[in-house]
Amino acid sequence: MKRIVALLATCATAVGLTTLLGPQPAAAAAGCKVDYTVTSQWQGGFQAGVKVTNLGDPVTGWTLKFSLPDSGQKLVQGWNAAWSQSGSTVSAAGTDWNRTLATGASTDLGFVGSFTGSNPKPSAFTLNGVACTGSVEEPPPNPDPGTGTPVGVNGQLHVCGVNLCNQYNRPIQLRGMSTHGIQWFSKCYNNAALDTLAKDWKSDLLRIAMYVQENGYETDPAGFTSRVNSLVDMAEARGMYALIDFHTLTPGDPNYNLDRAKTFFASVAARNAAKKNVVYEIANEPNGVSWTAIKSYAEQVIPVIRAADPDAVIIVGTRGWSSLGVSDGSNETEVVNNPVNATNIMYAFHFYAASHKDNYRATVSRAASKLPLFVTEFGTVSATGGGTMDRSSTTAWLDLLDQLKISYANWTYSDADESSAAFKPGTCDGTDYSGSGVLSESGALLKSRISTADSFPTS
Ligand code: IDC
Repeated sequence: MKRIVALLATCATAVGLTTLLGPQPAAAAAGCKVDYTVTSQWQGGFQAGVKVTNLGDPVTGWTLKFSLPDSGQKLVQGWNAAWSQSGSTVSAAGTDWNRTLATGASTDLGFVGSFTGSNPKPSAFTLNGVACTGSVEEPPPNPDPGTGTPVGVNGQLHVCGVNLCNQYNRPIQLRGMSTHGIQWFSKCYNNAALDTLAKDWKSDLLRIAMYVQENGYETDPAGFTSRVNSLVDMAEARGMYALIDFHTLTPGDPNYNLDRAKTFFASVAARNAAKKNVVYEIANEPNGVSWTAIKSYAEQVIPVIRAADPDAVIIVGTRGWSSLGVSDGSNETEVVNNPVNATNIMYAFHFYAASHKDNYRATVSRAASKLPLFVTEFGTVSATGGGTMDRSSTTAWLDLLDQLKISYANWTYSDADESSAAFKPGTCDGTDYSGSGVLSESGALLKSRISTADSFPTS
């Protein structure tokens, strides 16, 4: 069920002026608009998007309040603000990155609620005490009926509940490919190869794997930063999202690269802040390190990105090579019980289909209702990146990810001499990326999965 109700208020401020008393200082102009959308509803529960638009003077620090109807509605969990409930009044206070709202600026909040009986809309929306009441508006016209590019249709992404949501605040799944290490395979990321990825594969995203060690970033920070930026632009020009992957692997403790991460992300976030196609992945595969140490790293790197690019989605790697801890004998509860203290973030999960099977899939199935997950890397083969492709395990995985609307990127869009690579060795020395003769077994399977039509919701 879906309902869109927009409540508009122009809260004319009373400026008391009498000739006898003389002019009073003008109160700040105030006004606000709230678009309330039930994005999904199930037995006893619902998820709602709340878009707040400031129609008055700029505010620094704000609290949105509204009343839940008298039908047993309760706030369960909210995001993109500090949420609380007292009696039937719900409050959502702006958080570090959306505290300031310029005139006309909006911010998207959301929450999960429970209800008994019927589920009428909340009422009496106020922003800093000023009522946002008023007329019902139609949903915004759909500028793109779904024939556009992934970025054209979905726009700026954000996390809503456990989902990745588009500009219509609707959950989406992105399906695409990861580069191999750009220090080794830059010849594969030329215009022709990326045209093929966007047009033939209909890939929604390009993950840019920038290794930090192994002759990567640490050897030439400026050069790698610029190479990543140009790949962001090449993805943008083709309407694809770009996942900027700070590809830490060995050593496994991301804190080893903390200073490099801060320098790198400050630079790429400032340079790409205005773009809608950028997602940041701050640590590829932490390993041999505790969740507490990863969380500490994340809580130092995320604010650096937010300072420059406040609204982008950020993905945090997890323990045990981004296995949510499973490959280290743990599981998702260490994250669920001790999440990263930040909003608009997701957690990375990686798998290699020939190595990681039922117990890993069970973990993802469980975790998906509690944590926003993004499969930023997976292989159809063994965790070495080689060996025989496991078609049935890959199919089981991709069916599960489709069902849960979990986005994914496959390792690798390259011609590496290993079975995980999508192209046969030597392909990137030529000019043909689109003929079927250039694909590996893994490439053919991935292309067939990724190139099926997306059905991104647009209202
Ligand atoms: C592999 C590459 C391989 C390279 C190796 C070490 O395929 O050519 O020699 O890294 O850099 C991961 C990592 C990813 C690995 C991949 C396959 O994120 O860097 O790539 N893998 O081993 N995690 C699990 C598997």
